[in-house]
Amino acid sequence: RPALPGEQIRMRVFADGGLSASERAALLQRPLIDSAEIMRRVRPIVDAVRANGDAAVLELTEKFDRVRMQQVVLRAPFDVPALPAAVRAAIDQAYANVHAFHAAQLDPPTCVETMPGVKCSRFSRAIERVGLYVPGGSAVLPSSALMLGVPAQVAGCREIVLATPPRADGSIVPEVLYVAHKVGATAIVMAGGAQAIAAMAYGTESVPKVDKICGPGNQYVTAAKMLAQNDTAAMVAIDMPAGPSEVLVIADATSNPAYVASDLLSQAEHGPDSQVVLLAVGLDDAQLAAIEAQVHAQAERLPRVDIVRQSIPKSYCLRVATMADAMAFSNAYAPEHLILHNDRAAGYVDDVVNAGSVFVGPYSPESCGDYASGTNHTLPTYGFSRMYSGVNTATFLKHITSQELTREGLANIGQTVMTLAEVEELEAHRNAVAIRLRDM
Ligand code: HSO
Ligand code: ZN
Repeated sequence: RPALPGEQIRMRVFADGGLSASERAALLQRPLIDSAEIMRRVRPIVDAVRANGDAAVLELTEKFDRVRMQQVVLRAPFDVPALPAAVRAAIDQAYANVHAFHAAQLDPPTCVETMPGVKCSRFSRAIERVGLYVPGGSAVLPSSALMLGVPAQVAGCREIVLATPPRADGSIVPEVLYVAHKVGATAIVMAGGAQAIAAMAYGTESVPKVDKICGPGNQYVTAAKMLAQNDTAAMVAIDMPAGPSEVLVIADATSNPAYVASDLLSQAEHGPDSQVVLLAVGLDDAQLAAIEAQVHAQAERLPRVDIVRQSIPKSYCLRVATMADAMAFSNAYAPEHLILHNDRAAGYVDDVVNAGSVFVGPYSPESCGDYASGTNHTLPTYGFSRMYSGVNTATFLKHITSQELTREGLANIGQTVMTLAEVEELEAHRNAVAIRLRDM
């Protein structure tokens, strides 16, 4: 249950040694999401937008965001309001770092001559039209616009459509407008939730239909992305499935309790369902109590303490004996963010098998990756870091292969192809080679 005002804000504590296999499995699990119930609510929204286009988006925006809009879409160039100089400079610095890191991810074409005269290559092309979802809700998130917009811009997407819910006065958050301008967005869809996703997946009178939709969002946004992805009529891809944001922190006796607590809390303040895990490696009771005291004291001073009172009691600390135990647990949990707070943290990066992004050492708080270091903050949650990558430049690219054979190349490879075609009893395939070889 949530902590009451005045009550100690604390995580549950477990000892690795004392856990049964099923208790350990329960700790590795994320909260169950009732997908059937969410789908039941989202499907009519998606259907309404498909059937009634802009009119449905306007109506749903009035219902969910409580604002009656006159239009759904803003087209570039946008009227960017003046921002405080410090905010503008911070966005510019973050943009430069994220741009530098994502531009470096552009890979040159691969060319291999597999046999003499048989040249194979692979090159990339941008996905032409992409939709970027920037959540509204309890926080304004220009950083999410940056993390999605920069790789799309670097990849060279022709149409960049950014969707975000309007504020109560019908305007778009000025910082988001500025980022949209910087990343070269072509349109802003002033809507949120499942209705924004449906509008971009199917297109409306004013919303351009896109080929891929990326970005974080609540369960309804995620459900709408999954529905669209599974509907061949939409012909749209998504970045990844998503659950609540999460962090796993590994700390030992060399860690600074105040730093550790600050990282736990920066995740906990995201939302009541944020997942926060602390692995305490070989800490004695006094050392653990020092972290707990910091969690409580720092939490009490946060403007979002009410959210933290809900998320911290749901989170837990697991006491483990060794770093090897900690890394094994972390890899099994597959966290979105992994923070290595211990001494010689860099030495453990090689042991990371599953994680969205790793923060190495006491001077690498997650906040830096969330905003400005250069890495992307749109990362796989809910254990999906086992098989998904976070958003990166390749998210907005396809890779196309090609081959070019010379006469000599065809002569070299021809018999191999004809033999395999015979095995598959596909005579036209065999003949396409044979007809050419006869002319040589
Ligand atoms: N930690 C969040 C990203 C974020 N933090 C945005 C602050 N603003 C999910 O990775
Ligand atoms: Zn964050």
